[in-house]
Parts: sequence; C-alpha cells; structure tokens
Amino acid sequence: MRINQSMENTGAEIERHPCFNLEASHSYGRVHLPVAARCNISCNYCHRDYDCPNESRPGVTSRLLKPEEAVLRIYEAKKFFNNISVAAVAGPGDSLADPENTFKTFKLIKKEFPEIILCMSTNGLNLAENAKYLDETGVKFITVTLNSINTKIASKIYRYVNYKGVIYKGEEAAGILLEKQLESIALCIDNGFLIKINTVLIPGINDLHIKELSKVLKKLGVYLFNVMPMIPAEKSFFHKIGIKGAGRHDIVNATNGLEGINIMKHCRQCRSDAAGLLGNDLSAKFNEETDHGKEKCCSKV
Ligand code: CLF
Ligand code: SF4
Repeated sequence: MRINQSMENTGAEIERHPCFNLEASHSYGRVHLPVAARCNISCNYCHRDYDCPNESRPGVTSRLLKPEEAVLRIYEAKKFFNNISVAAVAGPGDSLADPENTFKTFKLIKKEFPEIILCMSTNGLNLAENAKYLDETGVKFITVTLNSINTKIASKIYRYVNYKGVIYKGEEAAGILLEKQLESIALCIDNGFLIKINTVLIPGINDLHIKELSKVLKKLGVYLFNVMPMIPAEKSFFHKIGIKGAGRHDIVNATNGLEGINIMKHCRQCRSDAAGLLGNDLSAKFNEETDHGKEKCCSKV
C-alpha cells in the first residue's frame, strides 16, 4: 500500500535532526511535548507513575500538556534556545495509544511553526493503522521501540498488551506486538518515513539477541539503530525482582561488530518533556519558570 505524499524533503531535514544526525546534534535542539498520557502495553521495566523509559529516563514525573499548551511550550523553549528544529511526542505514555492529542498537537505545530520537523516515538502497536494520518500530518521521523524479534524473549519483557481493548498476556501478547511492530516498520519504510529503532538492553534477557535483531532491522531498511541501557523504573516489576539496569559497557559489547546498519551513539535517553540541545536539557529551567502543564503524569491504563 502506498500512502505517502510528502517525503521528498526528508533527506534535507536529516541535516537538522539532532537524533538522526550526530553533526546536527551540536547545533540543533528538539522539544518533547508530553501530551500522550496513556499506554497500551505494559513493559516490565516501566511503572506508570513515570515517563516511558523507551524514550525517556524513568524516575522523573512529568506534567502533561494539552495540545494548545504544547504550542506555547515551543515558544517558551525558543526563548532559552532558539535553534529548535524538531518537535516530538515521546510520551510519557505511548504516542498512539490514544492518538487524538498527538495528532492535534502535530497539526497545531505544523500551522504555527511550518519549518519545524515533526518526530514521534511509539511502541509500534498502533503504528500501521495510523501511518496514513502521520503522513498527512507531516510526520516523517518515527522511532519504534522493538526489544526482541523472538516471542519467548519478548514475553519476559511485556506483562500484557492491550490490543483493541482485549488484554493479551505471555507469548500471545508478545506475538501480537511483534507482528504489529514488524508490519508497521515495513509499511513506514516502504512509504518513505525514516525509521529509528530503539532497543532497551536488558541484561540476562535480550542482551545476547542484539545481533540477530540487527540483521532483521538491516533487511527491513531501518535508518538508525539505537541500543539503550535499561534503567528500571522504581516500583516496576524488574525493579521489584532485582533485575539490574544495563551500563554503557553492556551497550558497547552488544553493538560491537554489528554491520550494515547505522548505530546511534549519542542518545541521551531524554525525558518526555526534554528541550534544547541533546546534551543540555532545558526542561527543568522552563518548568520552574512556567506552569502551563497543570496535570501530573500518573495515568494508569
Ligand atoms: Fe525525541 Fe526521539 Fe524524535 Fe529525538 S529523542 S522522539 S528521535 S526528537 Fe534522541 Fe532523546 Fe535518544 Fe530519543 S536523544 S531519547 S533518540
Ligand atoms: Fe511504559 Fe513506554 Fe512500555 Fe508503555 S511503552 S509500558 S509507557 S515503557
């Protein structure tokens, strides 16, 4: 199925995307807009009092923004750092679990800041069914968190998957999630989206699986592969049973020698309300000075 209308400028936009391009990260910044509260799966390293650890550092509660407040957030961020090239929705839940706010936010930003690149991260469960709307909205850069292509391994990572209102568990849940992830990655790549894969490295669970995973991603035509260390959120299942987070050395060991795929090495595991340069998060600064977000993130699915 061909869905895309407007991918011809993606190449030029990479030059201004701080995550997809290391060079750009030195001078261009991004703003994360925490408008997506809910999640449709349950990762064992996550606790829903905290930001989504797939694209943010756990242990920091966020304030949710309404789409209109998200636009104001960009104006505020620009006061501190003007060279904002990317606006993204990266949680604190999943961007597409309840996509209304995410799409409304993107539409408002496109109108107010047509030059800003739109970016989004998701667990991929609802991506295929939303790909057409993302394309129409002008989103070209998408991150999918894919932790395993083996349902046995994946069943140790996810407590449940809520697909279209039905709760699945165990390998059945892992199978549904994986099928939707692979379907949506292939669909998006076929239609010109630039896809980055985030994989959360979990010692003893998927750390020996990265090479196999990278081969599948290469075949699919993924643009960038980002293996990030798991930081178990306090009160998460992994935290409770004592599974330790991964360190930088685990990432180096797991990604060393991978061939045929670009490896991201400059990820900062940003908060879902991060702003500015990747290496210099401004969110704390303007969170103190402004108070557009009133609702605290503590949204259970
Ligand atoms: Fe945000 Fe992610 Fe878009 Fe970047 S972050 S949604 S691609 S604009 Fe970047 Fe932050 Fe790493 Fe993400 S450094 S956590 S990779
Ligand atoms: Fe938590 Fe993110 Fe997993 Fe949802 S996708 S359960 S918010 S880590």
